[in-house]
Amino acid sequence: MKLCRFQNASGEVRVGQIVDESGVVDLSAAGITSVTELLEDESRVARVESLADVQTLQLSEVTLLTPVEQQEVWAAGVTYLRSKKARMEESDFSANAYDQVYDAPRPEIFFKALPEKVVGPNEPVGIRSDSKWNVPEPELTLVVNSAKELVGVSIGNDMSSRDIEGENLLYLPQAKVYDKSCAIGPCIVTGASEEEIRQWTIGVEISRQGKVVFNGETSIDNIKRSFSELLDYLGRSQSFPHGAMLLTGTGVVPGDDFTLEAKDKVSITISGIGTLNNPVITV
Ligand code: DO4
Ligand code: MG
Repeated sequence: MKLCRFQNASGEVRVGQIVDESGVVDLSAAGITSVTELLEDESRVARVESLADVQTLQLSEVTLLTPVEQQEVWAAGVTYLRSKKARMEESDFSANAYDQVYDAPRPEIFFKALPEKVVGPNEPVGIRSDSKWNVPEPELTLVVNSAKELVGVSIGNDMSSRDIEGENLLYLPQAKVYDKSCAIGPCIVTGASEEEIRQWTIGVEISRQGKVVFNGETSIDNIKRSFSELLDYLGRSQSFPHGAMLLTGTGVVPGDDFTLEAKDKVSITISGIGTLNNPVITV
């Protein structure tokens, strides 16, 4: 089941189920007004399927919003070999730390965004005005409920300033957390097992003035750690009353001579979910 949030033609925010690629069922009209509430409900599929007299709108008539409501957004790092290698090349200063965390029992997990700072489909993502080397990081995003159970997956973009991160590992929060540095959407897919999700691919395409300037793809199965291992560490000694989202690290990194520019367009596709499109602006 694909759950989303959207704004209808009257500007009202609604919860929806994406059906048949181009339609969205308005679940708010049937009394479901929060994605979070649905993620808490074990019988969510039966509940949605039993709804009668629901209105289906065309996706083209609505504006999709990020599915993040009040969830904290966290991110794991150095979970793919490609990410470890790119980061070791980016910084002599931090190479040893990246090398060690890739194999260490404890994964790298960092705080990424407050919900209100997350952008949704077609909203601009940001590159910092004090950085010269910026990239999108396409990442599978795990969605957990308040019981810290995996209840869905989405697409995330962990925008990153590589020069700031590479200068000193202690600058990581500045490289990762700023206005419009995280995009999540276009929907949450529920009901897929880890085994199934690992068969999916994740890819990114970056266009500049209508031309593709970078594209790359990898398999979700290249994530070194299991989802339960990442979620176990995320949930240690902390609770999530509204649930949480965890970006699972990037496995697609453009070459060292590539940096994003304002007006670029970033499209991230995960085969079992869809595509998250965002233009780029300087913030
Ligand atoms: O340690 C730096 C961040 C790693 C990261 O964001 C990633 O691997 O995706
Ligand atoms: Mg990342």
